[in-house]
Amino acid sequence: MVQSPEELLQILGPEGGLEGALPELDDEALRDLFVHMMRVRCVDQRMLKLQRAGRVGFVGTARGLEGAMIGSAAVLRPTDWLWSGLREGGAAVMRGLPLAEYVAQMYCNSNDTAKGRQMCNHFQHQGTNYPSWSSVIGTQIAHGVGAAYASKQRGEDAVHAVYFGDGATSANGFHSGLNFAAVWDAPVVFVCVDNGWAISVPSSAQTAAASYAAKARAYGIPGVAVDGNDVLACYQAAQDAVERVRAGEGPSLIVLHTYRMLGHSSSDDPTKYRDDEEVAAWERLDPIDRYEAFLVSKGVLKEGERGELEAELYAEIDGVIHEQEAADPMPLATLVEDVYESVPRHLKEQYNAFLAVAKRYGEAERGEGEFPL
Ligand SMILES: Cc1ncc(C[n+]2csc(CCOP(=O)(O)OP(=O)(O)O)c2C)c(N)n1
Ligand SMILES: [Mg+2]
Repeated sequence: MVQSPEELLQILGPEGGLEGALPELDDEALRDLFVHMMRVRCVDQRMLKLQRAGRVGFVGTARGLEGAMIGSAAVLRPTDWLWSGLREGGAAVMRGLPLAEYVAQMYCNSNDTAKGRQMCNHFQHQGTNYPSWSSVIGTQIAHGVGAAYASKQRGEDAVHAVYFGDGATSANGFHSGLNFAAVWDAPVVFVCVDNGWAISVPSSAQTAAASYAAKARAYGIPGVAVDGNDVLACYQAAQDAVERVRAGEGPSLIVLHTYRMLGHSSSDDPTKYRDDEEVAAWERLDPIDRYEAFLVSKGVLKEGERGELEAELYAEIDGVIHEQEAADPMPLATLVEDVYESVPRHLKEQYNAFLAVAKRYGEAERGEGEFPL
């Protein structure tokens, strides 16, 4: 499945020139999008380093996808919901997930709101309607659609943005989710982030359909293909889709065509299955470079300002990392708490047996940073 560029909604040309209508965003809002994209990239870089140093277990980066994630999520109101895949943690941070909680979740330490019970890089934040992602591909689609229908039944005006990857379009949740949302008119915007790969399966081998956007037609909803490395096009497409929902015109699918620049996760070696030239071609379409060129030409960003911003972001992120690195691990007793109102006998026995083992062998050693996919 290859989408030719002329079929894509595009506002910024590959060099950052304005080729379409600018969305209704003032200079401050345009600049904010850039800062959020840069924060995603800087956080990723640090998390990857921590993983390589054996400090955190697993990272799924969003390098190359910053424009897709930030542009589309920026249109949501605080009362809207964001149902994510592996890589939308940065959108949650933009919407109010504190960076300290994000990093605590990476360490699974005592500040982790999931109490260390989730695999790291699976964020959640109640305050911004960001439910935890499940590693099981595509399940968030059915969850999000159901919750959207519940919102509608309650008379709320919340829009539910449901994110998933190209690989998830082959999951049952995609088909049942789109069908249910269309038939029951659930307030959903489906956001497919086509990043070129589902681990080692290329987008071209994922479907025999002419495009991912075309799949929407089968469910009777609109499907729009978007240049996912153009943050403004992603913003506009999401804005249009959200407005459709708010106007009572029903759900739709937007497909953001972009590219996963790094491995599927910190456990993956993408050089085993894809060519360097393909990666290099996408590097030239980098969403941050492109948007920076546009903002500089518009006078919203000064030449060289990106470097200063990057230094500020790293200082902010490093401060948070040092704080969370020093935080205590989750107390062992939390393993058996919260399941029942009071811990029953069989769990007490298991816990005591576990404590005896922990006493005999001491604390687990930090690993080499390897983690299964
Ligand atoms: C139901 C299910 N099948 C297979 C897997 C193994 N798996 C993990 S990630 C992944 C690919 C996901 O690709 P995509 O949806 O394109 O998202 P991306 O990782 O590219 O963001 C697969 C097959 C899984 N986690 N769940
Ligand atoms: Mg993918």
